[in-house]
Amino acid sequence: MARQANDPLDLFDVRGLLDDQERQVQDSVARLVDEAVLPIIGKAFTQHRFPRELIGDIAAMGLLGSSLDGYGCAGLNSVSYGLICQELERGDSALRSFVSVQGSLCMYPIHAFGSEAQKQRWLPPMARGETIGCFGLTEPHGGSDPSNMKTHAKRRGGDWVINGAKMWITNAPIADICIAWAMTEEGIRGFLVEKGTPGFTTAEIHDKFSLRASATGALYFDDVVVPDEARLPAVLGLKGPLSCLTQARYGISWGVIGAAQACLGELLAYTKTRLMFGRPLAATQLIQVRLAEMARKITAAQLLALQLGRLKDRGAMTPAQVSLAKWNNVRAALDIARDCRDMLGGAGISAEYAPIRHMLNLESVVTYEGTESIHQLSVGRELTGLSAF
Ligand code: TGC
Ligand code: FAD
Repeated sequence: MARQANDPLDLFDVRGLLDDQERQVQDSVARLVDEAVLPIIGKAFTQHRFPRELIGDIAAMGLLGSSLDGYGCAGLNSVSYGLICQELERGDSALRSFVSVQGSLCMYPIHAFGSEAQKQRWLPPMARGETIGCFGLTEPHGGSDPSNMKTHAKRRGGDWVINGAKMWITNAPIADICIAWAMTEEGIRGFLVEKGTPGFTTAEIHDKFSLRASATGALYFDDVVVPDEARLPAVLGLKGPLSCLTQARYGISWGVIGAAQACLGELLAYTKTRLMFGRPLAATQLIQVRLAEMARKITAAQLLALQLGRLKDRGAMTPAQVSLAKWNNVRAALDIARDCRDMLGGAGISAEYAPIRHMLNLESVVTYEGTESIHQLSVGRELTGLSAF
């Protein structure tokens, strides 16, 4: 919903620091979430189903690859992209995940490292939501150290032959195209592998307790032959996938604020009407301290995200800043969701209330795009100049 003055979910009036266009973007995505996402998302989560029916609306609003220029993309600034993530994740982390993967992890590398032919061919249908992408970096033997990559691509004449496996891949079961990162003789390279290419298969991961409204899967490459035109020509080495992660981690830093706001919003209403020991829960000191803690964490996360966005729009954002923001903001949101779950008492384990869904989702968010420990070590490396990985 459009935000008002004295909003308990925006105590420092961070919205007042936005420009008109940024506010418009936030309001239109907020409406989409209120009208189209919230009515169906709880059921999609319990049914373990990605709500594909939302892709059309998400694309029509320009939310796919929203900060890219040209090729049918909206060309919004980074703060607007952050607000899009925030509002979508207020609905569910699965939707922010979908938009992160499509825009930051698939369209961004094509835009930044692709040939002109690749950009012309893939970006417009991806912006329209007609072609869905996935990003294959993590492998079954371990994701934190992608430099230890077993998936490899070998030259054969003018082609490449790819062998290996990727694990825990968002959108894999629904993707038309995959950005597959593979080790070559020269180092890590990215390849565009289309669904239906012989030897390329996917398998859905069922029975997740987290991100149940997101489609997650494995990718298998068994002598998959792709032409050299499928290789992303303008990047070599780990900085290719890591620079995509920087874009997506930036979006997560904003997104999780929405999840935290959804939890606190629901809890404020609940504690004002739930009577215990003859008065509303909200009138007890301990509950107020816990609510105040949440407002403190949300406010700090908002200001961090906004400053990160302003730095990004100035071209001054660094990976260590992104690590600190992803770590801080996801930790804050996860703690808030868990605490809200607790303050709802027994009702907190019911699908009727959102905090347990957000809490379970955030258990993935704290792990993917670099675990909390990896981001702490990245900040430690920035402070000391010493790598402890
Ligand atoms: P390191 O020596 O630090 O760097 C290798 C090269 O990469 C450059 N670089 C970056 N470039 C752009 N952005 C960044 N964030 C970068 N970080 C590093 C660096 O300058 C260097 O370039 P060059 O030219 O000198 O070669 O590499 P390292 O091996 O020490 O790795 C460091 C570490 C551990 C931080 C990295 O491996 C890491 O981030 N690990 C975590 C892996 C991870 O986050 N995986 C995520 C998989 S995708 C996913 O989870 C999607 S979920 C999506 C959803 O549903 O929302
Ligand atoms: P590991 O790397 O095995 O880590 C296990 C534990 O060890 C963690 O607690 C970690 O912090 C800790 N650890 C590791 N190294 C150190 C160290 N040096 N010091 C201290 N502790 C350490 N990947 C993709 O490529 N594309 C996707 O689209 C994608 N989507 C995902 C969706 C979901 C729902 C999930 C859960 C994951 C997804 N991932 C994706 C994978 C994700 O990025 C990895 O799970 C993550 O990077 C961690 O890798 P891992 O699971 O192999 O854990």
